Amino acid sequence: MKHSVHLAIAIVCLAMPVHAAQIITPVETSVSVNRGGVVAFKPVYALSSPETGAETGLGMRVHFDARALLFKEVKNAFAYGFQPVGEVVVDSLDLDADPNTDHYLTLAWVDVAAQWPGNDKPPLTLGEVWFEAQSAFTGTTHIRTTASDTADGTAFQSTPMTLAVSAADTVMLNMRGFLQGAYVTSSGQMRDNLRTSKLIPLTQPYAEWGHNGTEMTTTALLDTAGNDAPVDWVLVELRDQNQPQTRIASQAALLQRDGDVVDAATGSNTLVFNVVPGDYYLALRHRNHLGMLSAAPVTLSANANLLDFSQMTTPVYGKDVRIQQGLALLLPTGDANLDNKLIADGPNNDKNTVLGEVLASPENTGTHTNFQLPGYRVTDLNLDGKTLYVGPDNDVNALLGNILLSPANSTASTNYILPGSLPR
Ligand SMILES: [Ca+2]
Ligand SMILES: [Ca+2]
Ligand SMILES: [Ca+2]
Ligand SMILES: [Ca+2]
Repeated sequence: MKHSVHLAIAIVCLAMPVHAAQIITPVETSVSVNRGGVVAFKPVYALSSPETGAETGLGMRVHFDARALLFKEVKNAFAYGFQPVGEVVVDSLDLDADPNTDHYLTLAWVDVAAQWPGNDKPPLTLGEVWFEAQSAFTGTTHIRTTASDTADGTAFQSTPMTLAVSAADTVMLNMRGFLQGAYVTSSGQMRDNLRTSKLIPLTQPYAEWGHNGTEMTTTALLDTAGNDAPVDWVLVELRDQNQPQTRIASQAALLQRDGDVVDAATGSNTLVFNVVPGDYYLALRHRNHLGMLSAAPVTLSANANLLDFSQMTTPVYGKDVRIQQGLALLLPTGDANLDNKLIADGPNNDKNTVLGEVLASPENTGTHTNFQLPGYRVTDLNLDGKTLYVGPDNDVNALLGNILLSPANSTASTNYILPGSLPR
């Protein structure tokens, strides 16, 4: 606070008897938070009678334990007379008489005309002081307030906030992405033929990908039409920040036509993982598209952040093999044999896997190469509900295009092997 302000308070102080008290009480006096989660201290200001009616403001220290809490920001501060937020400083004099609260920051509201808080009458909320619970701390901690300056002629009273920081570790995230096989450039969305053909299974299909989750969706979600209609199941993975080939956690989820990855059971855009808050590589995978991994570990906490694989501003791990259509970047289709490579010619090629599926089907009694094989199959590379090797809307053209148009395939060879960027 400026010297002139101190002076103003001091001058008015002389004239005023001590009657009233400025009182700070948190909106919530007792809260629980998971470590790594965020929590707000919301001080409510009140004034005990008799009011002087000439309050010059309030200077308030917010004391906290830096081993338990990390100060993030002040939001929605009561604007009348609000001063710039002070730096977090060490509570070396232990001004709140709690040795555990080793730091504080100061919030101040000043009105030299002694009309604070203006036209707003107490009680009023002075703002939100946001903290993040340190991931290394569990237990009980307190946030306390003391006055650095009270208004003239008033005392200060406050109630602390008690926080129980628990180790129930959950992190949340939002993810978006588009699958080339279903993507329609003109609409900027994906087709939902698998859904309209009632082919999307109720239980997650990623056991073959080493994901043994028990995720199930509902007929109500699968009946959702429009922008949020499910396109297919996808697999979201959290991987070790030092070993990106190592999966820490995985969850099968639904991908909506507009690119949102949602909880398969609830349809919520927020995916919840029961892991310790911290840094993880994030992967988005699909049954027959090349999967993507974030370029770097992403900090996950109880606050959901968005990772959007469709954006150029979201770099991916390794050699970026996303396909650009319009403004969107897409996961490339074509991995019919699940080896994280796109191959159209030569050993282990994906084209032959599609052909083999068509020819081997008992339904294809005449063993025709142009037979349309309906069903939810990995070989349905364009996700239209049928596997088709030749003819319009066949499943191998996009695969071939991805190989021929790959920037690394400078000679446009059909036998070029396009490796996925997801580390295995
Ligand atoms: Ca203290
Ligand atoms: Ca959506
Ligand atoms: Ca392949
Ligand atoms: Ca197809």
